[in-house]
Amino acid sequence: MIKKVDHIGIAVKSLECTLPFYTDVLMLPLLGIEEVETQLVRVAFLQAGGTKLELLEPTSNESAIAKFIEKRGEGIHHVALGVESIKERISEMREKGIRMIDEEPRTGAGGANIAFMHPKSSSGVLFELCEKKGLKG
Ligand code: CMX
Repeated sequence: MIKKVDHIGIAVKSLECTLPFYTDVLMLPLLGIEEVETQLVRVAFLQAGGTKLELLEPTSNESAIAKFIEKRGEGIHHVALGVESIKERISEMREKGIRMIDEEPRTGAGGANIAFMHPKSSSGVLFELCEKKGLKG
């Protein structure tokens, strides 16, 4: 049911301060920068071979990313798994006893349908199910 690792989310305090490491040192192509108002984040996507890195900068102290950085510091925040038929995948997860943060898909960066599992249900890793409809594939 999992097609690939769609992207890895990395919490950062500032996109401007962090991006040069990814674009100039690692020389990863920058695919775009976007604000996701519903999630209180500004994100930058970088192509990293067959997957992507998503840098997440909080736009408010109420953002999940701001809280994460305050508690744990900058670093890897989530792993996004590419799926098809996300509603069915959410139902399967729930049948298997997984606690979903999102019981219904919602819209994330790039217009993708996304749903997070609670990290307490998945051995401490925050997994995102991610169904892409558009260009970012
Ligand atoms: N990875 C692993 N564990 C995490 C975590 C993460 N990213 N964020 C929090 N946790 C841990 C906490 O440390 C806590 O563990 P302990 O009790 O052992 O300390 C546990 O999860 C639960 O914490 P909580 O107090 O119940 O909840 P929080 O207020 O810390 O919120 C979470 C955690 C995952 C429920 C919340 O961040 C959330 O709903 N995330 C989904 C949405 C999101 O992350 N949006 C930003 C990205 C948007 C995008 O990609 O577009």
